[in-house]
Amino acid sequence: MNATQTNPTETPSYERDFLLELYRHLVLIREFEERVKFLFLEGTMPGTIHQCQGQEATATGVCAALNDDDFITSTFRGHGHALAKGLTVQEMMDELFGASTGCAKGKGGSMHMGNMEKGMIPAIAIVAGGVPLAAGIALAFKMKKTKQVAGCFFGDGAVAEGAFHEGVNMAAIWDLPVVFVCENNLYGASTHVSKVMKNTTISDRAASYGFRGETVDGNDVLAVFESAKKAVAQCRAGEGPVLLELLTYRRTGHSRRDPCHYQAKDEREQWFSRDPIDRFAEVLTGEYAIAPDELAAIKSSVDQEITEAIEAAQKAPQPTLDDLLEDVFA
Ligand SMILES: Cc1ncc(C[n+]2csc(CCOP(=O)(O)OP(=O)(O)O)c2C)c(N)n1
Ligand SMILES: [Mg+2]
Repeated sequence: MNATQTNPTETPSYERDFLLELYRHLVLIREFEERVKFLFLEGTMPGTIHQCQGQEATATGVCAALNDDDFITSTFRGHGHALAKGLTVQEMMDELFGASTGCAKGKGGSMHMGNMEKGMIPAIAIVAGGVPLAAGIALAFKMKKTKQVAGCFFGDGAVAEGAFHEGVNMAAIWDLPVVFVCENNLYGASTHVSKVMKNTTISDRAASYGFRGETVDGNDVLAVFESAKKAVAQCRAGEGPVLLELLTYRRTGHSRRDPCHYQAKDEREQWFSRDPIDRFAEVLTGEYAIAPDELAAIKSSVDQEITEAIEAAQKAPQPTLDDLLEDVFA
């Protein structure tokens, strides 16, 4: 996605196409997840899923600030990151159906989406596992002087892990070009952040490692984009890393059939009223005078793309026994 800002004054203004592309990505992630949820619950899709409805603006805003050849690491909740980094609906849907045409040849499934050509390391389901990996990727960029940046997505649950400390500290001492992106959705599985940390302002932790941290409204795609753009520029200038804490909320269960009973009704209502897609649609139709019909057309075309991808994925070839020992270290 071309991050196009026409007027670099205090109030940024954006190209219409750029705004609509952001909107398309938000809707694409939401609709992809909703369709996958249905396929999973009706028993058509194998495996398990961790979904990101409600968190679409974090992936979209951050990836819009990255170049195609920058890399991201992701988590078990990685569908949104993958779509935002440019993986196609088809290669992801194929992967979810275990087809050999999937982005991991059907051997990774939901928790290991990735495509090296598109700058996404196959996602890692170990909580905080991507943090030291991102530091390593960024070390390679720095040693090769490529000016590429690593974007590292993880949840609030990752910051109390040892791997977080080790990875972030290494990035700090070597000024590595990593944007650490904490999607703080208030819960690690069913546990509220207040039960696992005294200081719930996660961006504060950056100071203890000696670099900049910032807390951002993670349900405001333009706010996320602006903060990510600044962080990426800092990294490219050799002044990284940066820690972004994006405040957001997961609308669905942690995984599978989790009904979210631990999320209080008023808390859910409050966050649902700040839905990232509804809010951005309001900005587009209000401030940027984009016709609601145009937004509806984007949703229809996204729905069509997903429908076609599901049909194709269900007919796609499955790996054979001969594929079993391909792409494994031995
Ligand atoms: C090291 C490790 N411990 C435990 C788990 C089991 N587990 C999977 S997801 C999860 C919660 C993670 O919460 P958070 O980091 O906030 O991410 P979110 O699910 O909110 O996106 C846990 C404990 C794991 N995958 N890895
Ligand atoms: Mg969380």
